[in-house]
Amino acid sequence: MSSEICLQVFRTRVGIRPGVASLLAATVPVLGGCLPGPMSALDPAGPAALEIATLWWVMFWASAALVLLMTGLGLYAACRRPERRARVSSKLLIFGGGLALPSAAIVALLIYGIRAGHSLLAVPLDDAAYRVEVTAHQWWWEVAYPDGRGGRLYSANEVHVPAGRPVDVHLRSADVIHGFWVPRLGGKMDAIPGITNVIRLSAFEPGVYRGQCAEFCGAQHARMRLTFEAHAEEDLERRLAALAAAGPPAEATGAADFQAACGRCHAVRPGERSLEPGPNLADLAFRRELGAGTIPNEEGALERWLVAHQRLKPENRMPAFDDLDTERRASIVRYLEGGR
Ligand code: HEC
Ligand SMILES: [Cu+2]
Repeated sequence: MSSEICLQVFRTRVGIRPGVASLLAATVPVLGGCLPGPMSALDPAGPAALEIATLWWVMFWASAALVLLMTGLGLYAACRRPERRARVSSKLLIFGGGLALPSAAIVALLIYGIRAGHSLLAVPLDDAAYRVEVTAHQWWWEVAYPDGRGGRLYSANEVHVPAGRPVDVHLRSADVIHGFWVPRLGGKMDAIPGITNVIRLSAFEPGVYRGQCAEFCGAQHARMRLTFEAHAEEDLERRLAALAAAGPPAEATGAADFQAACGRCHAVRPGERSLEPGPNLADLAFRRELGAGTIPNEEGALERWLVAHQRLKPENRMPAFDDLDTERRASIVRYLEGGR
């Protein structure tokens, strides 16, 4: 759409030839990627992302300077009459311009790049860093916080951390290789089965930062989003206390229906892990979205997910419940919503 409007403007107002106008207009959506958005790596919100954005700009300006230099030399050679050209020995051109200059430029950028890359690693292993465990599944993120008593508190698709402090995300995968990426806070890190990778992130300010699986991992790879929320310390304590206390009352009606239909894949106590992989549903009511960013968690969303999740997120690992009658479904929804 935007490119069509630009095409019109280029042709009618600026008077550029149609072929050139189409070419220019085609670049407009690409340039849109440079605008600051919730997933823009060029709008850094933490030290690691700032390092990456700075590296990007250094690379950009260094490349731009080289392109200008080479274009200038090319034009000079093409446009000046031979008898008026400066005399430079061909050896100097080949060894200076062809070897020394590119080697110096590449080595300088390499050293700068390695230094920037090193500053993103979780070294030295820092006891002051806040620790959270994230396990990637097809196609959602399991999140576990230490509960302070040797156990864990489980949640999904939202990671709550303190702002202004290093956070070590201990990354695992339960099935295939996934990529953990919160562009405004840092680089990408693979989540690989059988290996724990650690990525250190930190946010300058409290805020909500969007993340996304960055390694193609199957049909619903694009609907594997993640919310990374940085809080002031006391806010975080409140959020984690709410998680620790979340979950529907054990004896509520609907508990038996829930256990029969959903219990093997979904724990509803924050301290328990489900037998088969499925998000812990204890703090479901606090989540912003369902299905790792598939639908907003608004009024009626749970019912909508239960009826239509295989249409909303085809092939996701939760079976379609065609045999679940309306009555049982309503009782399960009431049970889960009672966990507020
Ligand atoms: C075979 C395992 C399995 C069973 C049985 C199952 N689920 Fe799921 N459920 C999943 C998986 C896996 C996901 C993650 C889907 C995704 O986002 O890709 C999920 C996601 C959900 C979500 C979205 C959670 C979130 O925060 O995104 C809800 C709500 C949910 N299930 C409710 C239920 C209910 C209610 C039942 C019983 C009627 C049920 N599930 C039965 C595996 C299961
Ligand atoms: Cu993935």
